[in-house]
Amino acid sequence: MFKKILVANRGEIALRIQRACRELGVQAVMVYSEADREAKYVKLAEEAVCIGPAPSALSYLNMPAIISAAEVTDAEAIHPGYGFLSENADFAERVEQSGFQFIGPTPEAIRMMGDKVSAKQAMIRAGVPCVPGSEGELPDDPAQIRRIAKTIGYPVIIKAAGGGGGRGMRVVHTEAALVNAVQMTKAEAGAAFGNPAVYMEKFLQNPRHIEIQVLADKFRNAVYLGERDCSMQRRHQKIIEEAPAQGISRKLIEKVGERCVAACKKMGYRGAGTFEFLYENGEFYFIEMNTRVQVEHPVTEMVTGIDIVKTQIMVAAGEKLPFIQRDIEIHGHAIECRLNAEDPYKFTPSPGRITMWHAPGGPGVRVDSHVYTNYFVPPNYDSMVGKIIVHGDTREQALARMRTALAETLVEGILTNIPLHRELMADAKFMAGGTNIHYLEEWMARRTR
Ligand code: MV4
Repeated sequence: MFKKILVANRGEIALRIQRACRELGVQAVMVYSEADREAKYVKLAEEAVCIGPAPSALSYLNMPAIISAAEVTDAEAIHPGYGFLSENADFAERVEQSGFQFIGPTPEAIRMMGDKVSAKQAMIRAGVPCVPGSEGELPDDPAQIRRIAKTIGYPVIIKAAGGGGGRGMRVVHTEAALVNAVQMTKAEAGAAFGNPAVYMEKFLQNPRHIEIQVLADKFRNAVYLGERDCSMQRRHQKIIEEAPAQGISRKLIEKVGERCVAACKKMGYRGAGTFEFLYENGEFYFIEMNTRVQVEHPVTEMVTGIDIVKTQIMVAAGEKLPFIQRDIEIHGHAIECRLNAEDPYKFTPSPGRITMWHAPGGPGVRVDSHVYTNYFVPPNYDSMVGKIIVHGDTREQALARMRTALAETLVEGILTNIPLHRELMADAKFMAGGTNIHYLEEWMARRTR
């Protein structure tokens, strides 16, 4: 096992990684920007290094500053968390070239999954079900583009190979709009991602967003830890996640999960990963793979009892996965609410000083947050200030526990989306389960206030 790890991130995930290190008896070096001096994990750190001023570009995205911090503190490995440099293949490469272990997949795997065209081709080769679409990048010839769309059937969606997470996409409903849409998407993709390549898929109108968590070691052992339903989102920002997904048969999850595991083994994938799918009319369609730990990983931890972050560190250190597929069971139901410092109805950010922070507790309640009473939420970063995760024997019990937890959560001094979560946990359709990716935005449009 490593003696010392550098945590190259901030906020609740920095604290989460610090906790995993303590449990493993590994020293954690925390890095922070000038805006994050007062964060809980910095105060609690045995060692912390300032890596630059508040703007991310000068601190959490500053590769030389982060690698220097690892050098001066004699860390052996770097955990990138999520966001920032976590899916940057060049960073992973520079970390390894500097003699450190990157806690994540190989730079090659990150690069392959970062290009959505090569990711999809790898999944097709591995037998993972994908959305019907163009085989690879679209050609330039308008006649050929029209022929591909005709074969797929309208509506279609044009996606940038360099995009992902909702960036660089365009839906096309008619042949008349097709070629112009392709040209526009290519131009935008070239400017935004430095890669004008685009591909085409059948546009699924009312899917759910279901993802499969995997863990793999350096010896081609891999397991899947069941699924998460992440359909409750607004503008590609998830706000509620849960596991398992209501109303999807275990047989089907097993079948898709086994395909994901087979793909990991085929690719020689290592570390934690997430296969994102759209689910519609009883079928799964792969869209993207994330090569990092995700915000919503705790719901999977709650239903499996497996510590995903600890396992990431263990497999990066060269240990074998300490479990096989047969060991993994799903127990009960877990729900996560992301707490954001924002106006609950206008969604404008609400940074500032938290004058009162009272976190909930009780049976089956977990809070992952780096904030505390008198903490100042800096305006420079993502607005998430923490997550409440609950577990229950059934979905109904988990919902009741989330209602209880939200009722006793007190945040003063800033605006948060807690009122929104309170309303959603009492919403009849959400309570029934199985709502699709459009539900939250439709609900927002309907609600009067
Ligand atoms: C789609 C789709 C419908 N059909 N692909 C958006 C984020 C990116 N990961 C992929 N996205 C979508 N891809 C096909 N073929 C609809 C979306 C989509 C979406 C997906 C997951 C969660 C929320 C979403 C919100 C709008 C659109």
